Amino acid sequence: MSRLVVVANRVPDPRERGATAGGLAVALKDALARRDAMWFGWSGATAQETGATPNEVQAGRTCYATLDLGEADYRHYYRGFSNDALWPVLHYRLGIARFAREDWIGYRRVNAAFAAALAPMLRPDDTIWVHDFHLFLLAGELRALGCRQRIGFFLHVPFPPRQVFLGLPNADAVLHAMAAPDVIGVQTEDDAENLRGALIGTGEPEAATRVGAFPIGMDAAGFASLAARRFRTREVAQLRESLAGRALAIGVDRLDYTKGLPQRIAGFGKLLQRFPRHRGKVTFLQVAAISRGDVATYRALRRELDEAVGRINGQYAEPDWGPIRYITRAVARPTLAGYMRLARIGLVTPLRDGMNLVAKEFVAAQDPEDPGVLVLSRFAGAAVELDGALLVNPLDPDDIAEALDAALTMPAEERLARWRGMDTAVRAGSAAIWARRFLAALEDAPLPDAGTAGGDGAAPPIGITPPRPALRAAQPRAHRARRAS
Ligand code: GDG
Repeated sequence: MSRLVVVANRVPDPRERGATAGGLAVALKDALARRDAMWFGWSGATAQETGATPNEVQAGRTCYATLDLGEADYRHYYRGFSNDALWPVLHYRLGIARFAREDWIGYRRVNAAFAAALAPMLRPDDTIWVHDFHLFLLAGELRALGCRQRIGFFLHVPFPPRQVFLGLPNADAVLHAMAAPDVIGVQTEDDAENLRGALIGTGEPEAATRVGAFPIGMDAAGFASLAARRFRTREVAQLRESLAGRALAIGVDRLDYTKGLPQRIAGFGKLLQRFPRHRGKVTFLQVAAISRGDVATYRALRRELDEAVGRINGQYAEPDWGPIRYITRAVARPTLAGYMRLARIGLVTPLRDGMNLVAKEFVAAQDPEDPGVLVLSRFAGAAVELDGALLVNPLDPDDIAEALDAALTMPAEERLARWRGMDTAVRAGSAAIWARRFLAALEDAPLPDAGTAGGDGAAPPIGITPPRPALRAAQPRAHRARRAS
């Protein structure tokens, strides 16, 4: 079996495998365990200049090869073009996107620098799998350097309709670059249709035929047994006792403006306003772990949530009951699994989400004898598979309130029937199956034409930035600083 080369913005620390590993590391565990592999990308640290020679650490059959990012590249490639421009545009939020030409230049520079550092490490029969929007240009850059291995690309977040995507400066250049991989994977058929339309509109009709939907999953059986075990622990017992017989609604998200948190809290407030019979009978626990805390938009979101939670608690709390419990620290995954099993309602209402694994985790965590109800945004990719959920418009607090009321009053047989269908769907689409499906499609794809840099249908070079002399210099380790992801 050929070596698998995974390329992603962030490379996990091999010492952190297991409980603290990130989502992608967990999702790829099965694929990486089966063969020799290399994981290439950013170390998570910054230095004066972006490194040219990766630092390599071998752990089992996987080599972790990382580059530090230069301070300017961190600002322009990561915070700028990736987080301030691409993230909002891909989530249909043109109005809050911020564009700067230097960010685009930095994005191109880092994609080119990653390709230049990776190309000499590649073996002729490697299978290369590039992940996510930080690295839209990487496959094209590798092709321009003469790489003829199979390259797959998977986008974890949504792809919007062409007219929305065109709001991104240099959208056409990005689309031409996105045409380079042999298989271009997205989460849902809607995303696939949007991306095909964008590629066709930009003059890449052949690439549109290489786009497919590969919905990501999670290890439902493993999460179910984790939840069942943790349910019996002291910390879950403490939460249960503190509820004093009240129903628990739970939300678990990174604190991000795509997750619909202000609207969700407003929806819970509407429930208490419009359906007074639930006052004092339900507690909402929202875990919203802070991410990208150094970015202004995220600081503003925190202030907005602090105020909204305070307002509702101030209005409805009783001396022995507070409606909303709100935690901005990360909670350990096993503990979350136990909490989810305790909850009567899972409240998952992103404004847009590629998939949303929390929805699947909530389903997997439920007690098969007495499952809870999932209230789910119709704009999460997970809504396609989880049709037993109460689907809501996450922008409409009244719709959320009505779904919460329906969930709190739903008869046990209906809860069970809805959950059974969802549990079957979640178990049928594990992360391992997702990775196998994608890699099978990639390994079935015809090899790119030998003898040409780009191969059939590959992107025309979008302006290859040769590595700057500074990029070739040894990394000044003294300036390394850890960055949050
Ligand atoms: C991107 C796409 C797509 C959350 N808070 C805590 C915590 N989490 C865990 C959840 C879940 C994961 O983080 C979040 O995954 P999501 O899928 O919900 O969302 P994104 O992070 O935005 O991921 C998304 C995904 O990629 C995969 O393709 O589904 O659409 O945006 O596993 O449980 N984990 C712990 N503490 C927390 O406080 N331990």
